Amino acid sequence: MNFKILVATLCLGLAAFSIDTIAQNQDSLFVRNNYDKNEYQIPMRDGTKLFTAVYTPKDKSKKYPFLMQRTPYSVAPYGEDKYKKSLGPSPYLMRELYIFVYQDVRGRWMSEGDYDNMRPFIKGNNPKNKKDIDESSDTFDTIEWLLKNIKNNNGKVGQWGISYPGHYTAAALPEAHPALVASSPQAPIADFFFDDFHHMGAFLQSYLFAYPVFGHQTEPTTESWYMDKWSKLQASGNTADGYDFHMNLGPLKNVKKYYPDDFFWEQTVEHPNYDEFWQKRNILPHLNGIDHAVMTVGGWYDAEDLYGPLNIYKTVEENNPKAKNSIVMGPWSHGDWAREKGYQAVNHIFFGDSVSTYYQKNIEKPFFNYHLKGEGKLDLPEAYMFDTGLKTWKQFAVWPPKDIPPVKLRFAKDGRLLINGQAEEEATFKYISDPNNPVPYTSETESVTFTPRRFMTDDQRHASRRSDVLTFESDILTEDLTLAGEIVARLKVALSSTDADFVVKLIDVYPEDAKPSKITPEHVVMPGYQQLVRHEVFRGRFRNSFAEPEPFKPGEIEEVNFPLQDILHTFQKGHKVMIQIHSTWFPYIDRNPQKYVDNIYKADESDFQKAEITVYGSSVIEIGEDQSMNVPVDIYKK
Ligand code: PG9
Repeated sequence: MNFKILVATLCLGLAAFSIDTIAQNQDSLFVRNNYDKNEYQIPMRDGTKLFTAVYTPKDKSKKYPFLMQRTPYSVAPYGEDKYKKSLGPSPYLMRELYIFVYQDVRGRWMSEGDYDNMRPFIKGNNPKNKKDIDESSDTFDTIEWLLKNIKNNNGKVGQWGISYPGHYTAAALPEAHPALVASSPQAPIADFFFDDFHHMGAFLQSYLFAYPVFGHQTEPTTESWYMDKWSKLQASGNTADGYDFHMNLGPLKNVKKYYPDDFFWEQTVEHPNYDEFWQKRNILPHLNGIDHAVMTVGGWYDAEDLYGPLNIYKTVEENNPKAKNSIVMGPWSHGDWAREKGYQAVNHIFFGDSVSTYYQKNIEKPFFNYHLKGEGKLDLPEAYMFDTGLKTWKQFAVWPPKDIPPVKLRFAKDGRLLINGQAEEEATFKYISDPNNPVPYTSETESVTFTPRRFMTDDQRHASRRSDVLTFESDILTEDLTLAGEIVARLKVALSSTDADFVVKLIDVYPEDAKPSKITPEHVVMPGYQQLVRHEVFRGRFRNSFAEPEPFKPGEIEEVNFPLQDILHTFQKGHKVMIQIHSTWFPYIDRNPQKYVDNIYKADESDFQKAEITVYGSSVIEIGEDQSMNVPVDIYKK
């Protein structure tokens, strides 16, 4: 980078930093000057007290609605004299004046009780019977208490949360309190077998460092409990190189010595299949009887929770005719919509300036002001979706859309990807998958992660050059091609072994004259960039049932059908469409030994073996066809 560019970059960086700092200081001042803070221990129906911080407007000239977030990540700072630097989902809503409520969920931080990941919903009648509690009843009891004890409220409650707080927002939807009139689950977790820790039954080894946060009970505390629990694992290898670190870790059975008392790791290991432990923690089957406004928000490039927002929106839409249900999907990675740095980019891909501000001011603020204050008009669409190829917002009256033609992608013998072409049924494609030489999930060396993020738009040229990756590439597009809605991979495969995973990636191949954007780093080559658009991993043993895995019979042709999550992406004229198929993706996903063992978390080093995978020309990737439900319900259990 020459000196002038360096100086300009430094100035830009300093300017951005100072604007950001000024804005943060202004927000912090606004909180102090306009809100009073109180802290309460709110008793639940079973007597457990939940720690709750309440920020009330100093202006008492009118009554205000509540806007609440329930979180496992702390409502800090603790102490009535210590204030958050900003309140609510955005600085714009903070300035509208609400009663903001933050609560440590049961068993976390300053709240009493036992913590349970994705606590199962218990069907009952709110007000629920005294013996049962869940996140719905805790929210119900909290709302009852707030309405009675916090002065100057207008009797209406809204809730929002991102990620796990998004889950708690969704978990409050069934048997909700009647005062709850506006919910915005954002990047909400629906089911840990498909969000976060697992994708279609495969374990996200890239989440290994997250376990100490979720696997220990604590007494009420303002101090974190997990910092020292990482040290042994961190010391076991070179954390600066995640691929190397996790290869050295060896089989997952080795993790126990680093997490000897982590109850969530123990639960993960003891429940390798979609059994009752995971099924009863899935919130989707309980999203019924909802009659208020629900706006689900997610990011098309959210590596953590993409299954959740899409399937919570679809399930609410399908089962709750009285709900005013809508969805917003932007060009964001996990939670980006709550942050504004002047532009939106995911890793090296630029999507536009002030995208989050647009959403906060024109979508999120009107939603809450209308439903909680009766202010403004609400002309938001059913689905406010960002086209990540054209890099522009689009509005739909229904999602998945009905007015965009579906597309079938098939594989030609010469490696061409056929767009709505004829299947070459006799074609076969083979690769040798080696768990001891797995396909890296990033094109650049990346440290171990708390959760994976940047790879979602990464360049795939490092993979397309490998012999264990099948790569199919279309001709150069002579006109724009919009791929929208649900995707399903219908693979016909045969293995030389008894088990394997399948990774399917949809990729946008940039033209040879593609130009860098204003945020493209010097070392990144945009001409011919193979941008990941969508991926999914499927653990082949679950092809007939997630609850009852089955080995493959070597040499026998079998179907492996699974959904990728939805997209809205226009492949522009001059670009090409690419599909990659392979069977390892490390350390994002744990290595399948490729020899069927009952529990991969207990596999020995000697179980790991190479396998020849054959994919047949009768396979197809369908985009925009009506899949009725992303994850075919019938394969949940026999
Ligand atoms: N869904 C995110 C997450 C959950 C569990 C482990 C790591 C990440 C989140 O709540 O941020």
